Amino acid sequence: MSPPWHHAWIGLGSNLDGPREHVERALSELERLPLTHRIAASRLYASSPVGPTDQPDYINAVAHLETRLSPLALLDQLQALEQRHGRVRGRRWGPRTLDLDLLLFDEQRITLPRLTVPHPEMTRRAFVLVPLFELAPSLVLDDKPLARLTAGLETRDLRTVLPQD
Ligand code: A4P
Ligand code: MG
Repeated sequence: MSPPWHHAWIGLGSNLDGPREHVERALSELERLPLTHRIAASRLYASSPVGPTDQPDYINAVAHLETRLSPLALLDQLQALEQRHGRVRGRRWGPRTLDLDLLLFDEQRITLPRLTVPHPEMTRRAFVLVPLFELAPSLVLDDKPLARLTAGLETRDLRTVLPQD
């Protein structure tokens, strides 16, 4: 029997070496992961760095996938994709060519040494919740509607990146 389909939500971020190209390329690469198809991708958003401020602005987006991979197999694929984009792991929250975070996997709560889902920082980050809200306005996280969580965040700094930019 083949494994069931799962819904997975991926946060993409980049602030080095042509961030917009890294994110756009990664969005199409996500579509081609094994046992996976991409249902939707948000617009691209630019924002100042959260964490260390001595680094360039970020481009972020969120993708909605349907996959037959397990959470850890999907994480392996995401990390391999980061590597193919020349990701060098430096300091926590430091600059990167491509960061792929597994935000949500169905409604599962996962606490493993390599993987925490939902992603622990996501509800504090406008650059995650705003693009996620674009794709899933009726989503509820921990009994809290995404609309309410998003309304409580500072979003002034978040700029959509227009196609003709
Ligand atoms: N890991 C555990 N759970 C997960 C998960 N749900 N998804 C583990 C992905 N990985 C997960 O990650 C470190 C380890 O976390 C991995 O080996 C994996 O097994 P990492 O990507 O190497 O390290 P990191 O990204 O530096 O740490 P972290 O905490 O993931 O950083 P974030 O949360 O990704 O923050 N500002 C703006 N405006 N936009 C951004 O995108 N990003 C960051 C990085 C900081 N500031 C930002 C942005
Ligand atoms: Mg990360």
